[in-house]
Amino acid sequence: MAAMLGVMMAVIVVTGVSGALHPASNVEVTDPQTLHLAGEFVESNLGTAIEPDGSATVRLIAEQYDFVPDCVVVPAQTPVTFRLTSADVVHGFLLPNTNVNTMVVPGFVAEVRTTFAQPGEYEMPCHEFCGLGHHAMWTRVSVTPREKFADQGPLERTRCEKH
Ligand SMILES: [Cu+2]
Repeated sequence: MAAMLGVMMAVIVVTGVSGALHPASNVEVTDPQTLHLAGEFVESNLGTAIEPDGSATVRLIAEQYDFVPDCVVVPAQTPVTFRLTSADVVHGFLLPNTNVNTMVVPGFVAEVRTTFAQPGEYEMPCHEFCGLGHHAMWTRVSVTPREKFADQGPLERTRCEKH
């Protein structure tokens, strides 16, 4: 019994220490207290941006109890990179039936890449319990046909049509 306990303790200590010394790949840190002041996640830089190579980058902030912006428009059949961070506590971002599923942890940038084959609407709640208003914390990703997206101006790209 004592030996088993010893082994388990050793496993916990060794994995804990080695995990801290060798964090997972692609760790990007950010300061949640200055997100809105400078850097990648200032308000004017949120939403969908088209990169020189034609791919799309979507930047979102999760906070109690909203996603900012609360809706993003992205083109179909185009590589899309979601970059998210949190301004306060741990939130979650998940688009059903895609590979997009990540926790959004304050202090870190979560990055997920996907390509939407078909146009469509994804509506989802934050899927990490984050406090009293959690159930009302929704975001919407509107996947638009590629040609239609290309015709839109920067403003329309950041605003979903209301339904
Ligand atoms: Cu939440």
